[in-house]
Amino acid sequence: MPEFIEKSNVLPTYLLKNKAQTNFGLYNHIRGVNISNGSLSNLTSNVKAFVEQAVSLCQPDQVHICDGSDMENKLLLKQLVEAGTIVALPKYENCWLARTNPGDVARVESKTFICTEEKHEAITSPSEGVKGTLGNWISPNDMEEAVQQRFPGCMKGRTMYVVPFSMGPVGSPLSKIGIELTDSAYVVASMRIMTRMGKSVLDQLQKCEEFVKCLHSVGTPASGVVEIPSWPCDPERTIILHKPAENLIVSYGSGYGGNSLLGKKCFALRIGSTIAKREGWLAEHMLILGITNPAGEKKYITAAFPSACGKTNLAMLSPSLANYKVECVGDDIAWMKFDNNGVLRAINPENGFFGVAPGTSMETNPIAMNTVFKNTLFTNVASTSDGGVYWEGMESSLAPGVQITDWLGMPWDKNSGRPAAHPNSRFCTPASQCPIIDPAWEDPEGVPISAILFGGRRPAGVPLVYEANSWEHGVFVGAAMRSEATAAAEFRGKVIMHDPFAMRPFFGYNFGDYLAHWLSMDKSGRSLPKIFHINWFRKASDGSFLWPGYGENSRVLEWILKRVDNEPCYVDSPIGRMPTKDGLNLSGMSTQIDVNRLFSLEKDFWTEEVKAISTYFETQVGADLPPAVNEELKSLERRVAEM
Ligand code: OXD
Ligand code: MN
Repeated sequence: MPEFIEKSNVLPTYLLKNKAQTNFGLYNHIRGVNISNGSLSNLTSNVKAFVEQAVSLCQPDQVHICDGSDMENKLLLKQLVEAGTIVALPKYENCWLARTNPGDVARVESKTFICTEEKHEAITSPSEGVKGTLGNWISPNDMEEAVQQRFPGCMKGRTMYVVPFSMGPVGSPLSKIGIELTDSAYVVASMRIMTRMGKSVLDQLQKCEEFVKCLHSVGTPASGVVEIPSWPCDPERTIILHKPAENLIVSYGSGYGGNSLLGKKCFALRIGSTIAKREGWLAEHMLILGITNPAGEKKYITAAFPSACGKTNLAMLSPSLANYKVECVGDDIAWMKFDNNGVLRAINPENGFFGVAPGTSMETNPIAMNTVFKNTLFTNVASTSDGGVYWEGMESSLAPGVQITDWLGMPWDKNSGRPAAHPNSRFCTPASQCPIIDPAWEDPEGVPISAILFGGRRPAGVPLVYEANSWEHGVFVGAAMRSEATAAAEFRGKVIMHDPFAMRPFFGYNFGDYLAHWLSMDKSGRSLPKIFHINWFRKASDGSFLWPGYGENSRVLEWILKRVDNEPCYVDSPIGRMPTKDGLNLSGMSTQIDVNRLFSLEKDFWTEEVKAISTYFETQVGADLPPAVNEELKSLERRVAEM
């Protein structure tokens, strides 16, 4: 008997159900299904068992074990073109455009669940009558039922791809491995960009058996009718499930990246945060950048802003300050662990950028523009008659006479009154192509972190930058983060939402325990990074921005670096430490800055802010709020009352 049918005790129960079925015992078949690419003998017994049980459940026509090669990629792209899922963009080198079903364009937070035995392990308990906003819980039985309602036979007529991937450089002590089983070739092509994918990962698995199990199907609508064959999906029944106890992710019904590229939000953040909690490190929704000052001293900074608040732009900053250099390690996720010398070291677990396209331009992010026009898979941007792409912000690079087709495939012009590209349209592009990729971006030890930034879109009341008074205060600042809603998920409008640590959609376990975990990082012998809050988006009463942002943000980073070096360039304020009058270098700016407004603290605003945070903690976090965080809130309240 081949060894792969013995070792299934690692599998979730619903996958075990079908175990009794016949095994054909042929190495080019798995449960009687032909393996069209790759060989079973390259899989460890645990991986074989996972694949075998998923084959029984999903009943694909064939199984393709991905090797990550160029040839494989070309073949998949060809198939995707034939199926009408993508079109070539002949204006660029090896670039492609996918237009999705208009019902499948963003992450679906309301359909994303964490599965634990006890609800309390996964989410906080909101007060009576209040809807919880810190994640959704599902019981193991309900998860099993959800799977049984959707997955049996869902891959009939399709290929199941086995995608071995590493989050982080293959073999780094900070990296983790996953196996994604999917029926979407678009997902395979995207995973090849966003992760280290293929044979090298299977080889690594021979050394370390552990992997996160990821099962994904784009699904088929309950009606059985796929109206837009180029992009099958099942928006009505979409569900994204995470079971930390089994390192298991199950995603059904959506091909959109945040729901289908399971290494990203599902693994690197949700399951990642639970592994990090167990193992004593941090999995965070943060960019990582390196910055070198004119004296040649380099420091690394991480920053957490909610989705679509400019993380990619900051990670690729072109500093306006002379002789500063920014280099990019990552634009979305940081895995951070204190090393034996007490230094916090971070890796970017990803291998590519899945960035929001609209708003990216030669003016706002020339580095991204110089990254994305080769080897890139675009989704839901508009296309041009000369074989290129277009999105809001690209107006100045449009050649005269060029016609635009919008993300829905309809002719478009600027008088249409609707956006050409979907606001959450994306580029999926290799990080290695970034002209300012940091030389240490794949260092298996990670880069040393000196400062952590929190921030968001706050049109009113919140100054450009302030520093937390201590680690505890910094944890409070992260917990109290709020920002205007964006298009990255299903929300609409300009409401200010609480988004603690920019992790609200990505916590893998109870937010109160997450805060306690952050507080527990403060151990003797460790050099804790300083924590800051930044807001590029404060507006004047006429609605104009008070700060030009982009390259000028280097001035804020300069102040942060000075504070990391303990320069006394700050004054205490009720909310934290702010730059002294001449602490922030404003010399040579082309726009006149109203510094007083930019840094003004209004008692009425902060009284309301404290109330909003307090209500949020009370109604959403309740008894799970660590006392140290509550204490920080109370001291802020006292300081604001004395303003
Ligand atoms: C993302 C997000 O796609 O945060 O990075 O939604
Ligand atoms: Mn993100």
